[in-house]
Amino acid sequence: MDESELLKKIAFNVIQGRVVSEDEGVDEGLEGRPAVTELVNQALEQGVDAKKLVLESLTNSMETVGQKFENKEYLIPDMLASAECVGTAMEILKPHLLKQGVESKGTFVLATVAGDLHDIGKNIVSIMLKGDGFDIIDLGCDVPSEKIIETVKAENAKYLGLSALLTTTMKNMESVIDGLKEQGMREQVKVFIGGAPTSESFAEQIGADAYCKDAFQAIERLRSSS
Ligand code: B1M
Repeated sequence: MDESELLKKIAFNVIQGRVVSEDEGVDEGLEGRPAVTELVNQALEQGVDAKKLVLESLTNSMETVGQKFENKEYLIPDMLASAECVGTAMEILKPHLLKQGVESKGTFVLATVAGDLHDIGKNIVSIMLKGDGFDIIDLGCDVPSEKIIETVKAENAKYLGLSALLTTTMKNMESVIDGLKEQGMREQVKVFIGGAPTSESFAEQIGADAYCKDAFQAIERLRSSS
């Protein structure tokens, strides 16, 4: 199978929510065919670039899953199955995305804000930034603003990354920034935000240092900010 066909097949299987070949998927008759685990391993064996795989097979396919959920074609368990596919693929890709022995570029605290359980994008950002040499403190998802601020303070972090996927939770990014200001810490930490409902203008509005459309832009923006 050539590279582009393989990348398309991985994306298809993420959308189908098929982690391993035994899985049925949303459509009928897929059981027994190679799924995300087998195909990602095959791609690595064929020398496909791990970053390309993240961009072209994983990130894009979750967009499609979101559209299907919006159209009521998919239910929450379908979204979860696709999320599991991305998580499994990232575990396989992790060693290929991490550089060994890179000098630390500083401490980076990362969190999905309070009320928000979406962590796939944050986890991708976490692995990519670790691979770029940052010491990552990943607080997980649904993290209260106070805990984020405390961690930045305790770790004397130079960078903070906030993720939100819901229009109802993105406002919690502002509460983190306001809390940092109240504690006189705003100047000590650069705040980067990301997640589907956020944007350049939202970042400006809440006083963040930068908006990152994806993990790769996060790396670029960090490079130009330091
Ligand atoms: Co939810 N969900 N979900 N969901 N979900 C969305 C976000 C939604 C857009 C789907 C839809 O309706 N089209 C919609 C939000 C609508 C809105 O707010 N207007 C939605 C909804 C409604 C919900 C629930 C409310 C559903 C319900 O219960 N009725 C519920 C809320 C739960 C909660 O959080 N309290 C819910 C639940 C879930 C699951 C648990 C089932 C699952 C999450 C599993 C998990 O994350 N472990 C899920 C999923 C999978 C999605 C979609 C389909 C996919 C999200 C995703 O992983 N994208 C999503 C639809 C969509 O986004 N199109 C949807 C792939 C990921 C790689 O991209 O997260 O954008 P993303 O991250 C990117 C960039 O944004 C950026 O880099 C990342 C990597 O390139 N980035 C950063 C992100 N954070 C960054 C931080 C940085 C830098 C860059 O800091 C430096």
